[in-house]
Formats: sequence, C-alpha cells, structure tokens
Amino acid sequence: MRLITSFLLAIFLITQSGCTTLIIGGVVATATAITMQDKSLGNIIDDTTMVIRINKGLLKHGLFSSIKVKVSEGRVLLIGSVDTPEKQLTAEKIAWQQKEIKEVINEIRVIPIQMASMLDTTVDGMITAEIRTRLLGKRNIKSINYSVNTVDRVVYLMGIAQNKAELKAVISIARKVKGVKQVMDENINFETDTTFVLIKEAQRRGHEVFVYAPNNLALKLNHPIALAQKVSIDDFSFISKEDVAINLNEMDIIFIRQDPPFDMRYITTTYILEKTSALVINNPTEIRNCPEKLITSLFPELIPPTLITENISMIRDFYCSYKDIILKPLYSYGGNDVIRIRDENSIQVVVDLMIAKYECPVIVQSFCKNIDKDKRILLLYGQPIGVIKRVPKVSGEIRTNMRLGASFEPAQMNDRDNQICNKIGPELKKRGLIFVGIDIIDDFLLEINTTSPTGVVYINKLYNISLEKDLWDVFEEKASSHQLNL
Ligand SMILES: *[C@@H]1O[C@H](CO)[C@@H](O)[C@H](O)[C@H]1NC(C)=O
Ligand SMILES: *[C@@H]1O[C@H](CO)[C@@H](O)[C@H](O)[C@H]1NC(C)=O
Ligand SMILES: *[C@@H]1O[C@H](CO)[C@@H](O)[C@H](O)[C@H]1NC(C)=O
Ligand SMILES: CC(=O)N[C@H]1CO[C@H](CO)[C@@H](O)[C@@H]1O
Repeated sequence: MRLITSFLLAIFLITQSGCTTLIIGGVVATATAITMQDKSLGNIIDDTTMVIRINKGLLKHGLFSSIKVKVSEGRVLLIGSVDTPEKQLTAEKIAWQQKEIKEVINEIRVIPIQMASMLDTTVDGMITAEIRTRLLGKRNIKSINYSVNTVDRVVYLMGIAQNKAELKAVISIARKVKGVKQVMDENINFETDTTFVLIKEAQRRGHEVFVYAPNNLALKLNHPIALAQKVSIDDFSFISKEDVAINLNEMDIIFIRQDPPFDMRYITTTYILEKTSALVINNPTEIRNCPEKLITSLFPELIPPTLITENISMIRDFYCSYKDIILKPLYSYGGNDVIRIRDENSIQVVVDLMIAKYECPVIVQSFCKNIDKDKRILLLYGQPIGVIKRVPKVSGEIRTNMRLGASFEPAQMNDRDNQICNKIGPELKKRGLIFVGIDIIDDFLLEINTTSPTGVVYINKLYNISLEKDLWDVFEEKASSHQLNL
C-alpha cells in the first residue's frame, strides 16, 4: 500500500511537474486542491515494444546509428547527435507517431559533421558503465529504475525516483564519476518544481492542499466538482490520501498548474473553473484568452517582427525580408520544436512537419541575435519579483527553456526590462493574471506564461531567498478580498 502511494507520487512529481491545477485552501486554513494530468494507471504501455517501433522508424530514415532511444512509462528520451535540425525534428516526429506516447524529450543535439567525429564515444561508454555499476552497489537505490546515457561526457538520467533522497544520491554518484562534464537530471528532478514549493509553503501556513487531474474535473448540476486527493509534503516525499469528491466552491484558492497542450481539454478546464466562487490563479477566462505566444501581440512595440500563419509562401516572403528566422508551433511549450532557419531550402520540410504534428498555424519571428541576453522575469500582480538569466546548456543552442536544461545566473533588470514590465503590468492586473512568467530575449518580449510559470526554485537558490513567501502573502490577501467581493 505504502509503495503504491509513493509510486503514484513519483509519477506525479516527475512526469507531471508543472502540470497541476492547485487548489489551495486559503486564508483561514481551510481546504486546497491540485490537478494532476492523466495518470493512466492500469494502462502501462509496453516500453520495450515502443523502443523497437521507434528504432524501426529511425532505421528507415537512416537515423538509427546516430540516435539512441530510451522509453520509460511511455515517455521517450531521444539522445545523440545529428548534423541538421531537420533530422533532429524527423526523429522526434517518428517518436510522436507511436500510439500511447505521453511525452518526447528531444535531447538530440545538432552538431556539424566535422565536429561530430570528434565526440569521444569510448569515454562516454566508460562513464555510463561506471555510473551503472556504482548505482548497482547502493542498497537504497533501485538502480533498475534509472536509465543512464552519456553523450559527449554529459550524462542524461531518466527514470522514476522513489523519493527525493534517492534522487539526490543518484545525481551525486553520477557527478562524482571521473570525466563527467554535467549531469542532466531535469527528467527526474522534482526539486526544481515551483508547484512543489508552493504546496510546501501553503502547508506551512496551515492550509489544506488537494490535487486533482484535469480529467477528474466535472460540472454536476452546475457545481464544479473535482475528484481530488489530499496531499502533504514532508522533506522527502509527497503523501496523498484516497480520492474524495470536493465541491470547488468550498475551496479558497484554485491554482491552475496545468501544462499545455492548449487543447480542448485545457479549454474545458477553464470553462468549468469559471463557475467556481473560489479565487482562481490565474483567472481561467484570461488564461483562455491569452495563450503565451499570442498574448504578446497586445504589445506590438515590445515584440520582434512576427508572422502567424500556415501559408508557406507568406513564410518564404518573411524569410526573404529577415534572412534569419525562428519557427515555433503556436501552442506548444517549453521550447519544443523551436527551429531556427537560415536556409530557404529547409522552410518547406520544417513547416510541413510542424503543421502535421500540431495541426495549427506556426509563429514565425525574426531571430533575436543576442540569445545571451535571455531572461525570465516573474511578475506578481503586475510587479516584477524575480529575474534570472538563462544560459543554454550547449553553446549555439537556441532553445533556452528551463525544461531543456538551461542553467541560470543572477541578473539585473535593465531599463528595457523595466519598460516592458511597466507596460504589461497594468494589463496583467486588470485581467486577473496574478502570477506570470515572461521571457525576454535581446530586449524583445517573446512569451507571457500565464499557465504555469516556473523558476521560483532557481531564483530562491541564486538569491538565497524564499520567493514562495512573497507569493503566498499576496495570494492570501487576494483570496480575502475576493471573498469580500462575492
Ligand atoms: C498563400 O498566400 C498567398 C498570398 O501571399 C496566396 O497567393 C496563396 O494562394 C496562399 N496559399 C495557400 C496554400 O493558401
Ligand atoms: C510555462 O511554464 C510552464 C511551467 O514551467 C512550462 O512548462 C512551460 O513550458 C512554460 N511555457 C512556455 C511557453 O515556456
Ligand atoms: C541565506 O540567508 C540566510 C538568512 O535568511 C542566512 O542565514 C544564510 O547565511 C544565507 N546564506 C548564504 C549562502 O548567503
Ligand atoms: C517507480 C518504479 O518504476 N518502480 C519500479 C522500480 O523497479 C522495481 C523493480 O523492477 C519495480 O518493481 C518498480 O515498479
């Protein structure tokens, strides 16, 4: 029984980081709940079959020898290196084509051929073997649950941690192996989860916290109902009790911490949550109205030249004007399929793949030259409360999102950052977008993340602060004034 519980939890924290709707019982220490994404227990997919199918696809496209495929619980990790972005994307497409895939983590690197031959695969193999051996020898680590892979002396860990202590032990073993440049643990790391620290602080303040998955949300006789689990967090694990049906009107605060895709399930969540009398962070109507890449169009003077379309000839024209462009799927997230185009011949294949995969228009922007100037700023009720600079993990990597394992440094707000925050702050307040994260690259506003902003853990570490306390001060205050206004 106990084991099943922690297993479930691990699933939630690891594969669902950031995908939660959090309902927090508010000011007078009442009740709280969170939404997890589908957990699809009882529907455990055969990972091995999936590896075989993906490998077949790769073989057909001549990519088998350069890409390694790992699958755990329906989540696919692709690693290796190829010489063009198209190949990187093709491999991911092959993975997505398999039924029942929950997530594809594309860690394939694009490296020009001459450099690729310099990668030392012998050293990589030795590092992997050494880490595996060391994990095996540890009694408190279920080594079978981790996959270890090394590319160019960067170690990729994937799997399911029983608890935080085990995770820490695994990472530290990997780090200590000689020759290891970096350990990429993003795929199993729940320490970095903003949702986790928000729950912890809620609990410290005496609030009750519940979590629920979006597919456990209902509207019954016009009452918003969730099948939720009460949770508590100690230092090492996340404990939940059995499901209870709760009327969301009895909650004080509901947090939507659900990752895109911005699909009909997402939209439905916002419709149902509009019915509650609780304070919802963020306002569901405005989350629906403000997809992160589209909402920036409210501020044309702050964004780079932008085109949203499915029309290939318009994209070509745009390319001819700017010569160096970025293509992104309009409703994806976390840096998925962000492609830089510097060669007209690759436009067709990239656009075709993207439209086939996402079935919606793409967003095209002129490339922001100075990707070294990449910041994420968190705003609380329209005011900046934290800023970090993001540094891509591989030089030349254009996707700098946190999920992809960028590292972070402290940063200063410059004049332009202040100008951007001053401009958008009042609009965010007006719309009830209480907690958002924005991305600024090279002084341009690129995204306003209203769904599930993260970065709190990094900011806390870099500045030795506890940002969640400031957040909760405001959440509690907003919850009481919300109740007074009912
Ligand atoms: C794309 O737009 C151009 C005008 O820019 C138009 O001539 C063409 O028919 C459009 N193509 C499609 C496939 O709609
Ligand atoms: C918004 O934040 C969530 C949680 O971190 C993240 O998963 C998502 O990728 C972000 N959206 C964008 C567009 O970066
Ligand atoms: C972090 O802040 C705490 C007090 O808030 C202080 O005791 C501690 O020494 C600080 N740590 C560092 C590394 O500055
Ligand atoms: C969470 C998880 O995957 N646990 C697995 C770890 O490995 C043991 C032994 O193979 C499995 O029984 C667990 O289910």
